[in-house]
Amino acid sequence: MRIAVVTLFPGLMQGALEHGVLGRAQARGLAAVGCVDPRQYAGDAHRTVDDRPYGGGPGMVGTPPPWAQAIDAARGQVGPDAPRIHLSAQGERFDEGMARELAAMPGFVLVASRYEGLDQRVIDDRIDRELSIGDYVLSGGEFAALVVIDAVVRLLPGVLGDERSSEQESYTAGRLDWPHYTRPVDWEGRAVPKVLQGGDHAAIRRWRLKQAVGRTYLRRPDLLQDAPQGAGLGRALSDEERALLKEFLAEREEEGNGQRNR
Ligand code: 4F9
Repeated sequence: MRIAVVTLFPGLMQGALEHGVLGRAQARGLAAVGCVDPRQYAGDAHRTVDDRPYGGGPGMVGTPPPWAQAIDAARGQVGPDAPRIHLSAQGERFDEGMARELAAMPGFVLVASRYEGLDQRVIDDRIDRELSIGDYVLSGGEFAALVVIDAVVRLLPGVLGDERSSEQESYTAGRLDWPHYTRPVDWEGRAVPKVLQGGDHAAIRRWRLKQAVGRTYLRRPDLLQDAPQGAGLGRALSDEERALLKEFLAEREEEGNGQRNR
């Protein structure tokens, strides 16, 4: 997969992309991430890439010529039909469903703008899609682009080992993760749950699914609704999950309102 990022801070992107799963994926040739800096296309001596907004007000707006040329050059790196995606708080919400959609493509362009954003004419003419990673304002799109890259690249075949089997992936999709434990078995008076210490794999699977559904119910009840138009991975409770949730809530009641597991 080829990804080209239009950014005024290629060093910031490159630094983050060197590490961990993303670094390994690139070293193994499974993903290639390149950057295009609009400043390379600024025509004047000052390398200007922004200007004051028409109509007045604070902040600066990305100047059309260098940004449009940088976006065209980025597309040149990944393919003539590659979608051009602008990271923006005004975009549609990025989620795991969209990560899967992007992971199925040969490549795409990410545009990380600064200031108050891009001139609307560049968005209208050179952007295919606007994505938001959440309802907050960032000082630029770079970290949002890194979030998208990380979520997408880890889905590419061969990038993760069998850290999570596809079987496990399907029965816990759209659910929060269950709690994890490692040694020591007792730490500061807190013990690892008994069921995880034994070798009853069916009981362990059941316990994990129960915790996942319980946590999802308490923390993210929105994920237990059937998702509209296939966005995200939310889905209604299955019969098995409904039964496990009843148990989870009964056990939590017994323990005194779940102080321990929130
Ligand atoms: C981008 C916020 C994506 C949320 C870009 C300022 C942004 C953002 N998701 N905020 N520039």
